[in-house]
Amino acid sequence: MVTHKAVCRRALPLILFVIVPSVHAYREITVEDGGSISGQVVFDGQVPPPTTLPVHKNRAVCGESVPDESLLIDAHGGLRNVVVILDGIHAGKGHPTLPALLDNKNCTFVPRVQTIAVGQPLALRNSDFILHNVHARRNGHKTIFNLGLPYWSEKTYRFTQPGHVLVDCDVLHTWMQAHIIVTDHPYTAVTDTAGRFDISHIPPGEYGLRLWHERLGEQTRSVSVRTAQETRVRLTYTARAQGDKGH
Ligand SMILES: [Cu+2]
Repeated sequence: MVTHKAVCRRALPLILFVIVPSVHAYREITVEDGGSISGQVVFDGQVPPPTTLPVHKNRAVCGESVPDESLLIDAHGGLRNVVVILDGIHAGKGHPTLPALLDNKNCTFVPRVQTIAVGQPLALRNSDFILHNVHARRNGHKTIFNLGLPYWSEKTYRFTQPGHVLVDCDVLHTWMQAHIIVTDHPYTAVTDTAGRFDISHIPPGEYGLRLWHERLGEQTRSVSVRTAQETRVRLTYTARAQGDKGH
């Protein structure tokens, strides 16, 4: 039986997203009669009760605690903030040109999890009346940028390499964290509040479908995409029993 312990925060250290370098550079082509993949990612196991994280600074603005958003599961098991990536695609629809956004709002990074394409502009915004900063580190280690954001300011950054980027706020806002998955193609999605996702305009073919969750880790499966058809999938994360000894 799966227990609360199996998914508790300390039992599962941050699981890093691994990018396997591709020998094929991604090419933008016109996709006619592409197919789509849609579905839902669900959590199978006892759902732990919501928890909060303590606030040590700017309590007048941020409050005394904030919700821990590292594991968000709805009443039907729908798992939010799972990154879904199509693997093995080397040509397809164009990259998004509109800027992505990472806001600092109510002392939280919004969104907590997002994907972005290499070269796509990312707007870094502070919507609070206090100072935040955005410290982005590749795989949580090597600093990519570390920018102070006075209130109501905005800066722009473009990532040059695929991979996982962990974002913290270094002004003693220890509870603030975000994850950005950078890819060299635009066939990605992040699950919504019900765990649902949709990836469209895919050239027909056989692909891998990779899932990544900040606490539950990574899994892959194969998927077929047919001309002008929707492939529906249901994917499950099972709470892991290992790794929680002594907790
Ligand atoms: Cu902050």
